[in-house]
Parts: sequence; C-alpha cells; structure tokens
Amino acid sequence: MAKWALITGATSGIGWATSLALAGQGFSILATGRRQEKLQELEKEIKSKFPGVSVKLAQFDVSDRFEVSEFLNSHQTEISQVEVLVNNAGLAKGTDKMQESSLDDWETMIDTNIKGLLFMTRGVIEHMVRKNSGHVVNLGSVAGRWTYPGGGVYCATKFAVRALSEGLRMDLLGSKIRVTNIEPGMVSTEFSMVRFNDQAKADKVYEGMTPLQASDIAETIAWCVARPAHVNIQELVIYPTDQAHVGQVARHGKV
Ligand code: NDP
Ligand code: 8X3
Repeated sequence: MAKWALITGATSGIGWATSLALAGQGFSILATGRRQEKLQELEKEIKSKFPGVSVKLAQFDVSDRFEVSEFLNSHQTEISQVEVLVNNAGLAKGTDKMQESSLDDWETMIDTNIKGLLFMTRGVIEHMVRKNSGHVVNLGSVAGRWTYPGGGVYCATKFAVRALSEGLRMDLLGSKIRVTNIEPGMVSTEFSMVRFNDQAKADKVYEGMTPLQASDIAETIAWCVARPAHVNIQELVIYPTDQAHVGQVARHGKV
C-alpha cells in the first residue's frame, strides 16, 4: 500500500522543500496550497528528481472548513493512507502594535495558523487512529515560545500550535501515532514578503545575517519522520547561528 505524505502550504518555502525531502524518502506526495500554478511547478520538480514517486495536488484554503471538508471527501483513498501530515500552511501579517493592528490581519492569522491546522488534523487523524500509525508534524515557531513587540497575535497562534501539539500527543497516548512540533527561528522564504507586502522591508529582515533556508527545516522534518517508530521527537527549536533569541540577531558587515 502507498504511504502518503500530506503537506499543506507546499507552494512555497518550507512546505515546498519538505515535499521534496519526503519524496526523496519514497513517500507519495499529496501537496496542497492555494496557488495552482505553483503546485504544478512543484509536481514537475518532484517528478524530475524522483521519477517513481506519485504526486497528487489539491488547491484549497485550509482556513475554510468547507473547502477542507470537500478536499478530505474527494481524496478519501489517499487520506486513509496518509502516514505523515505536515501542517505547514501559515503566515504572519504585519508587525503593528495591538492598539493599531488590523482586525482582518488578526483573523487571517488565527484562521490559517490555528483553525486551518485543526481542520486538517481532525480530518486526517481519525484515519491514523484506525490504522494505528502516522506522524503529525506541526510548524510552530520560536514565536510559539517567546513573544516580541508587534508579534503578539502571530506569537499567540504559534503558542496555540505548541499547546495543540502537546494536547494531541496526550489524546493519542497509547497509539503509535507521533506528534512533532518544529519551531524554527528566521528562515528565508516568502514569509517576510507575505508579512509586510513590501520587498524592501522583507529583504531588510535578513540583511547582514545568514538565515536558515527552507531546506534546513525540511531536512530536519525528514529526519524526525525517519526515526524508528518508537522514537518521537516532540519539539525542536532551530535558530540560525546568527540568531540567539527572537529579536536578537548578529548583523555582519554593518557600519
Ligand atoms: P511561505 O510564505 O514561503 O509559505 C507559506 C505557505 O503557506 C505557502 O505555501 C502558502 O501557500 C501557504 N498558505 C498560507 N495561507 C494559506 C491558506 N489559507 N490555505 C492554504 N495554504 C496557505 O512561508 P514559510 O515557508 O516560511 O512558512 C511555513 C510555515 O513555517 C508557516 O506556518 C510559518 O508560520 C512557519 N515558520 C516560518 C518561519 C520563517 O521565518 N519563515 C519561522 C518559523 C515558522 P498559498 O499562498 O499558495 O496558499
Ligand atoms: C517566524 C519567526 O521570529 O519572525 O515564525 O516570528 S519570527
């Protein structure tokens, strides 16, 4: 029977790189996101690098429970064989102070990072429980452990991801299903562009320092998945060497 890895937010960054890393481990890939043309590009890359690997694509919004439900219903065969669910789709919007922030931005972050993760998890784990195997990998963040100015709501969503990972582990205790929360620091992806909607501001985030690359996180996820079935890497904090803490970054070559 095929073993599927279902990756949300596979159209960019960590999700894209994780799809490739898990394809490299022989998983069939069910890649999801909202941008269909990016999904098709990803499929091309996976097939050229790993010709034997099956790839299926699904375009939907994880924050819309009806779209999620339609996706789950129309992919029952693959969903029932999902061995790895990577809840990666997520985003930050803005860094305004809470007293000045946009309610729309708050809603987008909460709906995507918390509700989207929950909708996906609920739909997949009932199958994992039935077959008594599986691995849920959540993309938390260092922002799920430490808060920074202007990041309150994004941080709250990632604190939630940490709590949900912990709670899920407790509820699944006694089963053979593993739950891992990956908590990266600064990773150079489309993340900052999405946050600021401004290329110059996004570039400034990584100025003078060496951030993590999406492939660094993807390799770590693939490593967690490849541990023997009795080993569950519960949580992993991964910073770039140039970052000691949220907001504490070494910038080189600056006057
Ligand atoms: P990117 O912006 O490069 O990728 C985010 C992905 O999420 C895209 O594929 C996007 O796809 C998808 N996505 C966003 N909203 C939705 C939605 N409503 N429905 C479906 N898919 C959605 O960022 P990263 O790769 O950096 O981020 C991946 C995860 O890692 C996020 O959860 C982020 O919070 C977390 N993270 C990132 C860090 C960083 O510094 N970059 C550090 C720590 C954690 P599309 O637009 O096609 O829908
Ligand atoms: C992304 C990392 O520090 O920008 O989760 O919040 S940070």
